[in-house]
Amino acid sequence: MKKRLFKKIAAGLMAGMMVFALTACGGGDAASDGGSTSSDSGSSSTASDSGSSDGGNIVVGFSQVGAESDWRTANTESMKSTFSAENGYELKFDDAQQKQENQITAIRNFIQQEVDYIVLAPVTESGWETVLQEAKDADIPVIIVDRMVDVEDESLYTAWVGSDFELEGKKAAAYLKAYAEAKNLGDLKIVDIQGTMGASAQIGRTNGLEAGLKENSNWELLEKTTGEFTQAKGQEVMESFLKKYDDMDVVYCENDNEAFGAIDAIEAAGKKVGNGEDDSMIVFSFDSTNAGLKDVKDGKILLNTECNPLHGPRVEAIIKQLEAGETPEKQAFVDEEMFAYDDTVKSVTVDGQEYEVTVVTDEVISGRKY
Ligand code: GYE
Repeated sequence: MKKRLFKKIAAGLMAGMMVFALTACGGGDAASDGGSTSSDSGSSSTASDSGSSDGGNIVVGFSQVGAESDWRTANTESMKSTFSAENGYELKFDDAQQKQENQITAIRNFIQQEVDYIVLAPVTESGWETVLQEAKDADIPVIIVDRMVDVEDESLYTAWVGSDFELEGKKAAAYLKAYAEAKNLGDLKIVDIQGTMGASAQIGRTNGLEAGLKENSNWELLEKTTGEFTQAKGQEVMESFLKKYDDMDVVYCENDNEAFGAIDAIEAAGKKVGNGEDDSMIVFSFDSTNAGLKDVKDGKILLNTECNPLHGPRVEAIIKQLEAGETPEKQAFVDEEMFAYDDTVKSVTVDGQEYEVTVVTDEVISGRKY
C-alpha cells in the first residue's frame, strides 16, 4: 500500500517532468494534447495516469494452482480478463502445476519484482507462514482466493474470498439423505473420490460427507481416496473401486472432472449411472460447470453442488477498496446453488438455513458459460 502510493507519486512526478520538458522544447501544444495521446501505446509520456509503463497500471502477481480442472480454467480466465491492461492492470501470472513449492517460488519472484499486490490461490492449506511473512515484510498485500491458508497469524494475509466448502459438502449430504428417504433406497454403500489432499475444497467436501455418515447409521463409507481433482485420476480411482467392490450405491466425486472420469470407468465396466433405481449407481459432483450440468440433465450426475470460479471481479473489488484506503472484509464467502436431475428433493436445510435445489434444464445449461 505504502509502496504503491509512493510509486504513484513517483510516476506522477516523472510524467510531470516529461510534460514540462516537452513544453520547454517549444512543442507549443504538447501540454494541451497531453491527455489525448495517452492511449497511443505509451510512446509519448503524458501526465495522464492511464497506460504507459507501470506509471498507471497496478501490478498484480497471481500464483494459480494449476490447470487441473474445468473449474480452474474458468477461474484463470476470470482473473486474466479482469486484470487486463485495458482495465489498468499488469498481471504476472504463474501456473504452479499443483505444486506448493512452485507457488512459493512464484511468490518470491513477485516480491522481488515489487508487485503492488500478490494474489494466491493456494494448492493446500498448510505451509505458508514463511513466504507470507516475506511478503508482509516487503509491505505487499496478499489476497487469498478460492482455497484457504491455515495460518495462526491472520495478519499474514489481507483478505480472502472463496467458497464455503464444508457447507457445499453438508448440502450434498443433506440432499442424499432426503433423496434416499424419498426413494426408499435403504442402506447406502458410498465411495468418496477426494480432491487434492489438504486443499480446502477437499477438506470441506470430505468433512461434509463425514458429517452425513455420522448422522446416518445406514450409510457406509467403503473407501475414500484422492482423485486429485483430475479426470484421469478420477477414472483410475474408480476403476480400482470397481475391481474391489460390486455393491457401490453412491460415488461421491469432489469435483466435476473426477465425476467425468468416474462415469467413464463405470460405463466402460458395463455398469449404469443414474438415479439409484434399476441397479444404477448414483454420482454426486461439485463445481457445476457447463459439462457437469449437461451430465446432470442427462441423468448421469444426480446432484451437482455449485462452486463458483468467477473470482476475478471479487478480487478486483478488494484491490479497489485497498487502493481507496478502505479495509476489505477479512473473509468473504460466495453464495452458491445446488443443481439436480429431478425435483424429488426441492430444498435442503443445513444448520438451520434452507437451500433450494434447481432442476437442470437446457436454459440452465445455456446460462452457464464455463
Ligand atoms: O472444485 C476443482 C478445482 O479449489 C474450488 O479446485 C477449487 C477446486 C474445484 O480443481 O474443480
